[in-house]
Amino acid sequence: MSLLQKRHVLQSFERAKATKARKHRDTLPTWCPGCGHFTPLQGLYEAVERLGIETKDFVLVSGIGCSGRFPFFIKGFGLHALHGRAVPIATGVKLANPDLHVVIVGGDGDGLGIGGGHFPHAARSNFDMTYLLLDNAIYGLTKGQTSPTSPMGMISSTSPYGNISQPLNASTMALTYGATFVARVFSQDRDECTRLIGKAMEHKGFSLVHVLSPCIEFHKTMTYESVQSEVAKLPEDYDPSDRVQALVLSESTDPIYTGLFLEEHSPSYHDRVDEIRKKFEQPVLEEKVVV
Ligand SMILES: Cc1ncc(C[n+]2csc(CCOP(=O)(O)OP(=O)(O)O)c2C)c(N)n1
Ligand code: SF4
Ligand SMILES: [Mg+2]
Repeated sequence: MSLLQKRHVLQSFERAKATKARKHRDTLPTWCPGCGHFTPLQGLYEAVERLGIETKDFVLVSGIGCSGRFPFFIKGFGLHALHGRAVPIATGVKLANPDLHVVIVGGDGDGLGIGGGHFPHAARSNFDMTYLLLDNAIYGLTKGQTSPTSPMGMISSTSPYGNISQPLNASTMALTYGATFVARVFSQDRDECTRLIGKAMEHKGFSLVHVLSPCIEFHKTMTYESVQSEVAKLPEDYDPSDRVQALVLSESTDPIYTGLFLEEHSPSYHDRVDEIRKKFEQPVLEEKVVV
């Protein structure tokens, strides 16, 4: 185990035991010590704390995967749903009670593989929800199969001669689908993770936080060291209102940019529904019925 990896193992224990975490934690996380998923969990605890969101006003919906275990580790209402179905279930929750803060958590397999058909519609409709997509470029829970974000050539039990399909890029997809808030963060960067999760939860509309979250157990090439050598923060003068520029930079692989790609203010799904409702609430003019 490398030094950086050892540091993450220790930090993940510290994070799990932290006092602030205790307030929002239900049970101790069961992830492998050092798993990338600890940081976004801590980020979510801190964001909920900072925004003063009460437990009764918060719902976490997850799919299946190591990432899907999130709702067990946080106090509040949670749904550990079906594989790939976190997004439509969260949409239903939000439709039933628009006052709730709805956060979706899922993995790359969950959200871009089996659940890939749901992501564009939640984004384009601008549902007021936050999606934490924990991308370790592998199926972690089922012990290391090739996922939709695995790099070309990756060897696994399902691609023993190397992956022959192009990887998907969750940030670019969200930008293409019309999401109004798109951020990418490396799970090693704890403060940035907390900041972006909080900002995403404050955003009115569909927000994606794409977390590069190494699986230290099964992914042999996407490690803390490899990601650290590939990432760079977006340039200081970067303008997050420019979707075209966001698309260009989110596609870059050398470096892989992290930070807030896009923040756009436009009416959410519920704002649009309210507009329609107002139209129907106006007095209906008597119409002459012609027989
Ligand atoms: C319908 C269905 N198909 C397949 C599975 C098996 N399965 C469970 S989790 C998973 C993939 C998990 O990978 P990912 O979503 O990337 O989450 P991670 O464990 O990496 O966090 C699969 C294929 C399942 N539970 N249900
Ligand atoms: S198998 Fe991988 S993704 Fe799952 S808990 Fe362990 S390190 Fe995390
Ligand atoms: Mg995964």
